Amino acid sequence: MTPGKEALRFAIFGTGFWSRFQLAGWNEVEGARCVALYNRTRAKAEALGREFGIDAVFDDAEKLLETVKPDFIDIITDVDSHSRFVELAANHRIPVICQKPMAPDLETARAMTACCESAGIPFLIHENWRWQKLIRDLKAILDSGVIGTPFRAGIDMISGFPVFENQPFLAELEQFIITDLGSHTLDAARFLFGEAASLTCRTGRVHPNIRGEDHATILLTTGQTGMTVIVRLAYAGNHLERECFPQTLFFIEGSIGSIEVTPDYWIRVTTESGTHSRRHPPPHHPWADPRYAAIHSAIPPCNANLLSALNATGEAETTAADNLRTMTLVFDAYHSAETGKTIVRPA
Ligand code: 89V
Repeated sequence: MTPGKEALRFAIFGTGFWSRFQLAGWNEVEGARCVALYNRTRAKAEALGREFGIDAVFDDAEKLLETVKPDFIDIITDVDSHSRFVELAANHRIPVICQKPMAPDLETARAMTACCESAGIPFLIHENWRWQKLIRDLKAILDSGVIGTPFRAGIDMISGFPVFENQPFLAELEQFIITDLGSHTLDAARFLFGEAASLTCRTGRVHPNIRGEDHATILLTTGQTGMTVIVRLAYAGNHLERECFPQTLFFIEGSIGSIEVTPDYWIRVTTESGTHSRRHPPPHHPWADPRYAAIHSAIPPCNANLLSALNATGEAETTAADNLRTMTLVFDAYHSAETGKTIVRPA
């Protein structure tokens, strides 16, 4: 933090499963201090407040803003309420961070972004996947040019993890795996390989008792190089032998080499000089749930990046304007799956 500069005071909206990790992640970052919590069920906010020593607890969001006047808001509520709270923040001219996926549809995401733009407030999306240590290291290896020009990549997030146990609302989503995991992996694809020029998708469902799709296969071609990227997502509950949730696996082929990311955080780079393997495990945080270590440890660097934009000391990678591109891919994927068509988006 810049010497002499006060920490920004912020409020968290939504005190469900994810919020305690988000809050612990904020505690790792200098320059921001949570001063209030909102939840529609007050008892839940009180419980989190007791755990983290936050006394100002509200079940009325507007009242929180008027009473506490935070410097920014961090929204961790369910996706359907994101737009309501983002608009509230805009009405009060308070900068806002919102969890992914930004909105339940593209029209709402665009309206939220426009509303914050006209209010003149920063609107940032907490898209943490690209902040995983392994993914940052992978990007550095790609950018070093060691495998030449990549021409094809496979990105797999395939898991038998019982995701509905901790996040039961996911079973209720009519659009499930592409909004929940596709928003992360498609964002990682953009981060690593650039913007997509075309997208084709197929989806399906294995679980009999959930509403949305639980597996999807997405084929992207990127605009700059014509590279193809295949994203395979599944929580199909089909008793996978090897469980590596929530690690994303990659196989990237380049003109003079290849990169494989395999379970247990191994990156193997193969070139003329042989195969070089190294583990890139996530940093350890005592507060992280070990089952989510890779992504919980991505929260502090994501928070630090977003905070740098709020402090005007840096630029946020995942502004709402940037994340609209990821959201476009998410909803293009559903459109492609419904119509059987390839969606082309020239740069
Ligand atoms: O990070 C997330 O969005 C989580 C999980 C990885 C479980 O899907 O919802």
